[in-house]
Amino acid sequence: EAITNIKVLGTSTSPFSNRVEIALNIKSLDYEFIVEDNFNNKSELLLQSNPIHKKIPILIHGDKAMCESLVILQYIDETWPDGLSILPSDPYDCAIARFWATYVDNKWFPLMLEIREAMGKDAKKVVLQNIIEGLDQLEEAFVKCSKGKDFFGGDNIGYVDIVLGCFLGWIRGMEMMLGLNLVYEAQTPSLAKWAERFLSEKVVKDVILEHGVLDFLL
Ligand code: GSH
Repeated sequence: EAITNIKVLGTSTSPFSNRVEIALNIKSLDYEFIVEDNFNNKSELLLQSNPIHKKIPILIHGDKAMCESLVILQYIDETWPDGLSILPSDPYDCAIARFWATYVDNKWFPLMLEIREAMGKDAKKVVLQNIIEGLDQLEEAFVKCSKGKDFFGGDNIGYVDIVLGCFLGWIRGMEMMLGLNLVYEAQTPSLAKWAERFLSEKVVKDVILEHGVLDFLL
């Protein structure tokens, strides 16, 4: 592929945008990264490509534009099937991976937004408890999905790794904000080790700013 044939509209502080870059790295694809970090002044290209949500990330492949990070991950996996795959090839494993990705995006991550909005100590405590319960569930999911291997996807980074891994910056930011640990050896031992492995992977390292989103949180 010519480098100009693949464009990503995104910003390095967005976990959703990070996902797309990691997926392209897994497939060893070059791409042009178009920074869209001023949401008060979105480019014409962004507004044209995602008129419904007006959000990043957006993948433009040739003259085809698409949005929603989970949709984009699947497109990348199906369009460039060579090399490592992102979604599991077994239909049941794939269903389970999609289940957990949806869980992370629709159920768990919204709690990270909710805790900022929660008024007062007691309300925050309730949300925090839900965040921790969610992480316990993800710890269990990791043990089941990884089957003793390094990643949710097995030997290599896959769908759920990318989806959850891109929130590690938020998790670390939240830990600093609240002054406590969320993903750590004593509470979520498998996830704690997984997090370290994930962040030190070649395809991830240059993409994720570990504390990059801290500014938003504080
Ligand atoms: N569900 C979307 C996905 O998975 O791609 C979420 C994307 C999203 O929330 N993007 C944010 C955005 O573009 C940046 S992290 N916000 C622009 C705005 O709110 O105006």
